[in-house]
Amino acid sequence: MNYEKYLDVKPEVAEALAAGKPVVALESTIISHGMPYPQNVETALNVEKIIRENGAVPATIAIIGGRLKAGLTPEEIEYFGKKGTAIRKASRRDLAVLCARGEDGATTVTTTMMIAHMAGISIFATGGIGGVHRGAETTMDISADLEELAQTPVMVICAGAKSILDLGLTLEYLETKGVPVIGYGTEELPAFYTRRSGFGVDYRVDSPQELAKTFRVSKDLGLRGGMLVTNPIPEEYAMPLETINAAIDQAIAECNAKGIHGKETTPFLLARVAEITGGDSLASNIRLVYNNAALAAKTAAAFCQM
Ligand code: PSU
Ligand code: MN
Repeated sequence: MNYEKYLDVKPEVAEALAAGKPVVALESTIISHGMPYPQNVETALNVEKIIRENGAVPATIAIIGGRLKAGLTPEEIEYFGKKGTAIRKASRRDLAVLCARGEDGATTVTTTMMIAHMAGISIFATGGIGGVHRGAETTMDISADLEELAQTPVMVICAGAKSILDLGLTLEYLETKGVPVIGYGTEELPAFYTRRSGFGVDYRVDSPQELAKTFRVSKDLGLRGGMLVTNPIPEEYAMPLETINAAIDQAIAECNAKGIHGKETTPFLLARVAEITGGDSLASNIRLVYNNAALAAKTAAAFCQM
């Protein structure tokens, strides 16, 4: 392996890692494809601020001009936010091609985990992960995020998964792949916009220290994969179940009618749900990311103490 020659760790991040200080990784597809401009940039910058306020150094991850970046400048975050979906959404299959060609790529949960691991970052905060799509038994649309969780030792802190996915099949897949699904302060899998889904998690954990300890043991045991922490959206920002379900059902119907498939599916559904709910879902989305950033910073701090 010789990945160092393609990797740029931002000096502030490299210094924190060398000193054993807490660092939290963040993804860039949520900026370019997950939210509209300018809220995406504003959110990304606020997330970095929240991580600092909670005692860790943020490292937003992206591919710029073929370089794997662990840590972006505010100008680079602005560039990603403004270019939006014109930047290629980069999953595992895209990494080598984009590096070889010197192109840009927005990192998904998958590639953010990969680059975080290369840089030596263990904890990663985001909004929602990809999973098994509804109808996957015929389309075979299963996010590469699940495979990455199975093979890369990074803890991913999210707000569960949107019910644009088949949550039951997503949990079955994670079980098969040996990925523990942990509820933070809950026994139920949160469904991103809502605190509840009707599906149980594998374990409930109630403190950043316990999360950190569990992940430390996983690393000590040499387990290959990651760990999925699902942190419910704060009650005051959660959406009414009927509103969000109706929007999701409509978005999925439109997606199928238009014949959208492959990597376009998730960005299409996210954007349509936001449009149909008139921006309410965007406000919830932003709040849950802040909530995950704070928990990730505290967990990273606890992890460094162990
Ligand atoms: N789900 C969300 N918000 C997101 C994504 C998923 O609620 O922004 C993004 C993440 O970057 C995730 C990717 O890794 O979409 C999954 O895409 P796909 O389903 O094509 O694997
Ligand atoms: Mn897919």
